[in-house]
Amino acid sequence: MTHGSATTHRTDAGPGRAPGTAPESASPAAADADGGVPQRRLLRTEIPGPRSRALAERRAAVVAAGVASTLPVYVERAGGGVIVDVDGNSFIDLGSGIAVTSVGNAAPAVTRAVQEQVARFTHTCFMVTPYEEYVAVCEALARLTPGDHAKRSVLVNSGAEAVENAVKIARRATGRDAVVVLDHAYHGRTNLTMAMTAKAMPYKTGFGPFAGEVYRVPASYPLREPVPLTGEEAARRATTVIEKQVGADQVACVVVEPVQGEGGFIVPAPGFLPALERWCREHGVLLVADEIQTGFARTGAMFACDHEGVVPDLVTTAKGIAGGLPLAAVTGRAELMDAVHGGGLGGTYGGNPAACAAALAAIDLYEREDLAAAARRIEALVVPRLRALAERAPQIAEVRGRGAMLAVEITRPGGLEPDPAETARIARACAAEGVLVLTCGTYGNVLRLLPPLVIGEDLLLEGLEVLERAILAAG
Ligand code: PLZ
Repeated sequence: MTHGSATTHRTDAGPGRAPGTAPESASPAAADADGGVPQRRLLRTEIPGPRSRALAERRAAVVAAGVASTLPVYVERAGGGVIVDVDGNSFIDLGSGIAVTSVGNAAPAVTRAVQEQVARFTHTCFMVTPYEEYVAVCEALARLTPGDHAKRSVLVNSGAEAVENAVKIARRATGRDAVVVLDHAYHGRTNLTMAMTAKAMPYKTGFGPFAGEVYRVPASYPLREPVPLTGEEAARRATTVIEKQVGADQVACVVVEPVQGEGGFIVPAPGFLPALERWCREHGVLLVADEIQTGFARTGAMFACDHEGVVPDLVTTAKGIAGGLPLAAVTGRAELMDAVHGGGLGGTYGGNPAACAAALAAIDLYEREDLAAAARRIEALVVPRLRALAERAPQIAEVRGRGAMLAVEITRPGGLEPDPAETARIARACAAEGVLVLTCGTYGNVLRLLPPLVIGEDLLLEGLEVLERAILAAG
């Protein structure tokens, strides 16, 4: 992709130092947050290098072509906010494996907890012989998710599986069938969650027929409203469609991402979520918050619903919950969760002990290190820089997001026509310079930043400089 000139940029940011924290104030846990991987950007070869290219050849012969990779460098190790590839290149990670390694990659506390756990037992199946770690994760979820009502949780393996289970529970608890989702929604790749996901390509095209009784209503997308709408007005537009086209009394649940993720890091207008919550209460409809991408300190609060005091009936979590191990959950009001008959929920691996041990260690870091505050510091550092850049870069239509879930929407200058080609060019240019930036959006025109919350300030600023240069290099 690029030339082999070794662009070496060393930074001496304190390992894992959170933005705004002086190195000397870094806590003992943060001090080894990089897992021994130097927190620096370092390019030794062209990208991808010869070893990665050789692996790509082996891959092509055996890995299904439908599985894509954003940046085809093969990873040798990773720590904190840096990914090291098999050619010795070090990348600044502004993606966290899609909002997963928020506590840092290979966070030592998580690694130790997993090692200790797998040495005792690797699996029993909680449905066969239970263990304490599963119970402890559910206790943490009951404590941390929005609302102080009695709660229960079920643990599963992936975000999509959590959403599937939330719908099962909502239907069982309400005795109703219909599921309402929003424009631009992303909820997964299983049959039901494909039906709930908005975007055809690449998620749905050719994979139907899809599960029934899923209805889509307008979201709140402030940048793209033909006429500006308040959150309440946007919610009324959505609930009117539900009432007229579905019937409120047919609806088991409304499923919303409090900040829409894959759809474009869309922050709804203030008041949208509270108005939806009120409408749901009035009509006996369950509000399901899909906090799979937004949860666990990512947006500067433990959960994104917390920003507006919204208390959903059910919450789905995954990604950041376990610092990189596969774990997901549905947490909800005790009476709703317990409406399901015994044996109605489960799965062989759900709440695997290694994943639970990882989650307990990760959750301890979110709380003890106050990583929500770290996410707010990242926002305070990045947003003014990107807003200033937007003054000079006509292709930036909007800078938005919450906490460390930040985005730049790219359009043709002077209007709102999405420019996915320019977006891809910028992401590629960043990768070629050793910075991993992801894209998203219904129109494929959103650059998104999801740095690990423990990223050192200098490393983050260096990544930002590379992004700024890539954006300004428009040609
Ligand atoms: N709900 C809000 O963000 C996963 C998808 C990447 P799984 N988002 C990343 C891809 O292209 O597959 C996601 C999400 C929200 C549900 C999911 C699904 O979570 O763990 O990928 O199943």
